[in-house]
Amino acid sequence: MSKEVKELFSSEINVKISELAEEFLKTQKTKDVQIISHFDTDGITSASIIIKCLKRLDRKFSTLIVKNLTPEIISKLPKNKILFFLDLASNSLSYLSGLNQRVFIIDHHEITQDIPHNVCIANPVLHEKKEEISTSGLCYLFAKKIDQQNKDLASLAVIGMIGDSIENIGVCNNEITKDSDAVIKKGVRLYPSTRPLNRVLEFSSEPYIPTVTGNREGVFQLLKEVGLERHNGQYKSLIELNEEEMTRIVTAILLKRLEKNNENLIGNIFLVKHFNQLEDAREISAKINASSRLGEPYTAILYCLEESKAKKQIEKLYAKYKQMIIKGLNTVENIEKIRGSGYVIINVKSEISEDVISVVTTILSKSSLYSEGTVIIAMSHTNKGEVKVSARTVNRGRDVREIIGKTVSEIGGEFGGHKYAAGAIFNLDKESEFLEKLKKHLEIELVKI
Ligand SMILES: [Mn+2]
Repeated sequence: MSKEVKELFSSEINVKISELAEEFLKTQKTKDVQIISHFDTDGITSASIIIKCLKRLDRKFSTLIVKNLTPEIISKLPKNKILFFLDLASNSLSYLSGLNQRVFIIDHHEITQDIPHNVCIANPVLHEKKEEISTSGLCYLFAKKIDQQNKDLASLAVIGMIGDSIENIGVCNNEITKDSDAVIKKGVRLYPSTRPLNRVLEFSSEPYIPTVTGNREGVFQLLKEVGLERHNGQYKSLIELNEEEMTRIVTAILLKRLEKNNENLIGNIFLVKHFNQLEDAREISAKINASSRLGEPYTAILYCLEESKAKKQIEKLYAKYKQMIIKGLNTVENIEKIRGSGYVIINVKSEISEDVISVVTTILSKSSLYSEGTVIIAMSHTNKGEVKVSARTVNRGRDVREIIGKTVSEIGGEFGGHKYAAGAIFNLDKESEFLEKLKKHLEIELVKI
């Protein structure tokens, strides 16, 4: 992209954000605002930015964090408030057209429907030249338009950007990272880069390092190979490594992940100020994510807003979550699996909680345990007598949404997702029928290829 085009884009979305800010300021000050945001890191940081901005404007508001925006949720929203959707709603526009109230949307997801008259939306996909930008980044630009004082929220935008794996520093993202005073260092994308390496390696799930992740002995072995030793009883952190040490550790990890896709192994480490300390943005993002997934998205927001009580609580949740993931990976390793050509079915039943099964499956698909193109299907029992299914493929391959969709349509249940990551839920009494039909589809699908 040429410099001129970049500037054109950045001005297009910036103009839209300014318009949205102006429109918002025109609304009655006495009207309450209902924020509705997504439960991932980008959504949580977006909500936090808007909350702080509204507080400074002395506006009344309430916040709702959701996993998916459904027509039911929309129909239950208060009718007398201004609605402010963040990191979602671009795909629910048709449900918003009937509402008799002002609607604002800041989002970056695809738009497939017409924009209703009552909706004011800022979304980069509407503009011709796109820089990938997180919703939190857009919210930050909005808050900054409203009041320059909000420049102190830039770190939250960087955290949201990392949470959505956006690391290309184009014009907008450059403005945001500059405002945040983030420290950027090139290296291996293990986090937290600020803590002793032995702990970081032990808990490393993305990237998953065979014989090292979840294995203390393996960790010490690797550090020994790399030639790193304890000083004053402690190993160095990633950001303390010199260039040569960084190269050695990258090489050692690569050797453990030989057959794997390692294109994301090296990248930028982002350090941002949070609670007055330089912290790894990836770790902050992981904490927010853990908190949300464990059912406490509002703790995550308070943590973003630097409430000290929330800090303690999120540390607890994060520790619990990490343990759950590591335990989940170990369980999967030892459990009996159904193996076919090009697929593996892992039925963990009640051994891994439904909250972590999809994360564990994602990690497995990125680990070096299964060969390229393998379909991984994990099943777990919920406490409501249902079976939750998570399907992934290793570095792309077959359309798992189609396979899962076909199977579930035959036995009854719900399914969703996309080509390389799909999920489903159905009644426990259909489990054996599901397995039978699933195997058939996996075999048939393979024949077709
Ligand atoms: Mn997002």
